[in-house]
Amino acid sequence: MSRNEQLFERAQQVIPGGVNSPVRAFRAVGGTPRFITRAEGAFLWDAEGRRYIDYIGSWGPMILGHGHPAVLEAVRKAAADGLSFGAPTEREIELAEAIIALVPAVEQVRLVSSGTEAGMSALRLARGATGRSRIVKFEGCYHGHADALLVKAGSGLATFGHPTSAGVPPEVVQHTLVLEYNNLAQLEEAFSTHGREIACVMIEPIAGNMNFVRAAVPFMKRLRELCTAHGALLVFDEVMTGFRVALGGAHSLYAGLIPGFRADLFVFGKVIGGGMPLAAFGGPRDVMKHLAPLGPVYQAGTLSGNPVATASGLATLHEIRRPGYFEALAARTKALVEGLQGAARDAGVPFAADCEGGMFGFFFNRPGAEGLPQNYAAVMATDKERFNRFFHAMLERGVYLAPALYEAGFVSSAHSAEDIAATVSAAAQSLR
Ligand code: KE4
Repeated sequence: MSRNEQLFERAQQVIPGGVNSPVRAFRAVGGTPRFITRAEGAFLWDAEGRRYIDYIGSWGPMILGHGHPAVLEAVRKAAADGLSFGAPTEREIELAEAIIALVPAVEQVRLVSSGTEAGMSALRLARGATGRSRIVKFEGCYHGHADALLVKAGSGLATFGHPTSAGVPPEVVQHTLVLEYNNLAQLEEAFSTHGREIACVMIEPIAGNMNFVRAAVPFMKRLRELCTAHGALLVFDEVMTGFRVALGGAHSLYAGLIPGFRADLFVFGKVIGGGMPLAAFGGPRDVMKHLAPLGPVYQAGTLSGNPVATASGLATLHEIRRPGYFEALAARTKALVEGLQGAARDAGVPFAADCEGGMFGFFFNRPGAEGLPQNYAAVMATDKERFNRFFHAMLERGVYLAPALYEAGFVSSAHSAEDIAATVSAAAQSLR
């Protein structure tokens, strides 16, 4: 039995499924998860001493790569000054100011400890600020595991969502309407039927939880118009895309494509913690004023704005703000995607891929299906078996991709051109 298998067997005795987050268990791809002992730059090492080029990056946070000296130094200094106070600190102000400087539509932020907490709180705030209960989300988008968001499409529009998880009472999701991503007709119908009751629409502007699917510009433009017309708040869940697809997140991309475009509330996470437990939600002052202690929407957290986590986040944002950082990262990611596309073409394998900034996704299309999937059903119709074979073939060759076809991939500024070339070479061998 390998060391990873031994550890996995032992882990399963004391931790449900042997993991503290389900996707880590490799159940979507099969096989034994790798127990990681350390990481540096673009690399991970597992319990058997094997080295992998890491394209998960802790699911997004490690945009600088692992162990960036400036981040480690900031964390060391902060830790030496105290791990947690449960009282305000200047660094929380600095991080809030740094986020606001990068996302002009945000005037105030509240720091929390996970994307789930940020999404759940943004939802409660939207409901509190509008006095409405109905919410809209899209199939294939994941906004953390708060009860009201663990919901799948009801049969047709008239019926509201059904829980995707046991333990979520139907009445908790009865106000949640799930639409098909990029489906304009459903959007129009939902608003014409329920418009005045909708508190908010929550969306991943580039959906990294169905691998990599972009919200079409006409769809996003119309979504903004409908929210405005009906007094619903547009909530951008940028936990994954924020400070990852561009310095100003996906919002800066859509604001550049749609004149006057502006979301109302934002959810952030991952990159802004630099690998430490930190997330945030934010928006205009006249919405944020509804939050306790100012207003009636309660929200709190023992470790919110943790002094070590804010040090890690600030050091990370400081590095990615450097001139040319995102241009170089985007070029590196594009080189990876073009290399994978070339390898698939040479192998005669139906393949589609896309990327933005330091985030990418790829799909093995089935014969007859062309191009990039535009919604969850299309993603799930891609060739899962081929994806899983590719995943393991790459893992064997020292390339660590996301262990599920519905997950996105991430490139860091620590990935060198040689790492990209080695990855493309491993892909060419894996696709033979
Ligand atoms: P966390 O609670 O996992 O910090 O964030 C939840 C969340 C919210 N919104 C978006 C867009 C997200 O992608 C996430 C979390 N992303 C997953 C990756 N698909 C985290 C990995 C995991 O669940 O272990």
